[in-house]
Amino acid sequence: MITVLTVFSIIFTGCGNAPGNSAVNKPGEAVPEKSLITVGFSQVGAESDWRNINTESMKQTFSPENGYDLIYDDGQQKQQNQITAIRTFIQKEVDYIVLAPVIEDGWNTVLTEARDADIPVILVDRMVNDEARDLFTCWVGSDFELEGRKVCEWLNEYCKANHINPSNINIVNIKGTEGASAELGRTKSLRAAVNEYGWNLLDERSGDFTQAKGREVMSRFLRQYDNINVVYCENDNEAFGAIEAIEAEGKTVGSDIRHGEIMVLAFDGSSDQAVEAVRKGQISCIGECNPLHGPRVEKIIKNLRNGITPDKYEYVDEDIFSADDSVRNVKIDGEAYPVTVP
Ligand code: GYE
Repeated sequence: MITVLTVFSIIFTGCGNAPGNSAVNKPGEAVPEKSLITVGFSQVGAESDWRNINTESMKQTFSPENGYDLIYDDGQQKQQNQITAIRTFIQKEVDYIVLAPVIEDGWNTVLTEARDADIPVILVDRMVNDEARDLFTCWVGSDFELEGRKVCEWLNEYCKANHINPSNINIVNIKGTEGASAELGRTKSLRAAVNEYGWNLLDERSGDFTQAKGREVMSRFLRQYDNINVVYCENDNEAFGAIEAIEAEGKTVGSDIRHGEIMVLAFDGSSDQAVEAVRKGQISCIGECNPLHGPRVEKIIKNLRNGITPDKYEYVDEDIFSADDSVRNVKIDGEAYPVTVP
């Protein structure tokens, strides 16, 4: 869609882009950048620090100063809200739809509507399932399964370095939002490692990526099981909640599970609070998940406008954080990933 600012230039010069087919150009065909580019962004919600930093990155990038008119919609962790937002974007004839899908399933109908309206859909962060593969232009985000493998490999190496028998590892998993890519990938890796190394997976329950639910789920686990020595939290906020629950029970968090501490593992590492928790030894290892997708999505849009086809999938490079120096790097499929001590 073309914003009010440019309506006159379109009327008088006739050089505006026709709604619907303005966004993808043939190779070599440049678009006159006169109008603000309209981007409808359907965000998951505001469930975590990661998410808030991600929202900020998008808002900063897609500002009027940078040439964009951003229509931001907070889905409040509900797919139906996101579907409604996308339909509104279609009605408004935005130039691009950016979607961070809360879960993977259930997008076919609305993404078909976007395709029929000729509006490119760029996925950011989480994915949609394979059935909707042809209904979006491209995706940028993290390899959640790899993040999970890194953290599990770290635990495996930690056990080796500290002479802990894997059969003595009793884990609970505070999962993210069920059916979300970040939950699916991180859970898959944990289950694979449990099978491979012989750890005991005592229980799994969703904490919906929030601190409050993380605390609630961990309190419940602690009441149910008296032998938990590792909690795998699928994001930092769940880990903060789990730490509160553990401390409220008079127990101690830390890597020294041989002496009764409960080890906290997490993902994201995007907030100062998370890095501080690693420094203090409250979180033993974090698989980094990078939320700064604004500039990445902008690059995709610029490429599309210049007739350059972006890669269908673009994965972001990520770190591993631990305050413990007994594991210097983890090896996955022959590649060594260094562990950063913040
Ligand atoms: O890890 C979590 C957030 O999808 C990568 O969602 C994202 C996850 C992130 O709520 O904190």
